[in-house]
Amino acid sequence: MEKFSSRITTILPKSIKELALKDVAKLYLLQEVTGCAVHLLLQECAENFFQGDIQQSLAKSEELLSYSWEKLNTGHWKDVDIAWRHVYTYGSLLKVMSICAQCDSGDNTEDAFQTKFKKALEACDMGLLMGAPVLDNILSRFARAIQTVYQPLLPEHCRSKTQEPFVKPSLPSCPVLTISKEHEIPRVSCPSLFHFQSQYMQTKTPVIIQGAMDHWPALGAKKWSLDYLHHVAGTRTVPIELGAKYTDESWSQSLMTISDFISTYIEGKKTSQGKGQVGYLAQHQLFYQIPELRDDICIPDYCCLHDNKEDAEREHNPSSQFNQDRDSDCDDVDSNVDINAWFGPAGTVSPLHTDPKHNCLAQVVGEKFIRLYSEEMTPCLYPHGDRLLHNTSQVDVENPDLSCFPLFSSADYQEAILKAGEMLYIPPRCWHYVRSLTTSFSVSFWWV
Ligand SMILES: O=C(O)CCC(=O)C(=O)O
Repeated sequence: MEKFSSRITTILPKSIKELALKDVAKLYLLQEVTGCAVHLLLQECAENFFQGDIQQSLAKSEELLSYSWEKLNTGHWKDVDIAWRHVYTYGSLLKVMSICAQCDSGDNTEDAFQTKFKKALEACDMGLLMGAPVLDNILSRFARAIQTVYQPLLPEHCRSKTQEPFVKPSLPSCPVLTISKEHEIPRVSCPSLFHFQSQYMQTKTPVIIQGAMDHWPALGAKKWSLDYLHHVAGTRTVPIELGAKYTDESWSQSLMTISDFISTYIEGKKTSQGKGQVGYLAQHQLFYQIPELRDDICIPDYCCLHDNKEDAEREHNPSSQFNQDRDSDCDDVDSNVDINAWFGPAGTVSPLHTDPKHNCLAQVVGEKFIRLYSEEMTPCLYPHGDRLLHNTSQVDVENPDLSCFPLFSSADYQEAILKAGEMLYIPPRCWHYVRSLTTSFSVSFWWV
């Protein structure tokens, strides 16, 4: 496995000092939150690794993982202290490092190598999903290296050379949608930054932008197809939402590989699992987890903008000092924008809800039906009473119960079918309802 060793050498921390455990402990008062025993275990685990006692470092990494896992799954996610997410990340990292060290020992059969790579890749993904980033996203770099040598036995259909059509036609049971001119969200071709800021951002006006994604590799040279996703990301573990919509009682989440998700919920190839159930890779930071896919998309320039008036005026004057400042802000735009993936079959539904940020929802593959209501319409939309769902309407937009929600019929709205290559600007707190009409992949960019 010479190839593998050389790939991980540059990633592998060379000493316990490089793991920067002391910095993390200081920064987040790790010891105070997690207790001395956990910090000691972390320290010992790392020492065992660098002393070459891989059995011990592997066993201790598992202990760290199971202890912090319990903490991560107690109470509400947002109340979990970041220190526990760091412990989980370090547990994952030390597990990956230990497994990689075992691969280096040389006395493995090819099957044994592949089993170890699978375990190491799973540990990377679990750390990326549940942990907090450390050491310049080291788990993502490990995952990239492991993917170059891991060759899982893919199901027959994933090995075929023929390209699966990504977009299947709408479900036969769905009525054909017609959007009336009166309600249609306007479309505009690639507006300038100034025009976008003054006409749409500042006035909180939704608009569909055309021609702003034509240069994305995902729509061109590296066109996203099911085969492409199998190939680039198929072995990676992701969270999948199961159920018609997140407001349903029976809604749940499950972890699975992207290849299993595609086979089961997009192609419907396995019958035992997922039959009749909708699966949705929704609101997931896939591009942080899998930077190879991040390379296929581009953050829209509009995400550099703010919505205050002075910015718009300076934006219009390219020679101003402000522009130099803004350009330097733009360099850092990546860290100021939340990028989420929304990938699923026809029939996924995101119930009517609001988000606090500006949003460019970019449609990469397929089509989605979208209905929007302005913030002023809130009294007609009956938000849920409970704290967690206060930004979600109780009304089923396409099948409203008007006896329970009589004002809903008087709410003014706009709607559209968003097509591949188009980007919808959704202002902050604007209510939006989304249903996919075909297999679909969208990317949302939330900013400011
Ligand atoms: O595409 C979807 O299903 C929902 C998208 C959404 O809610 C968002 O981008 O905020």
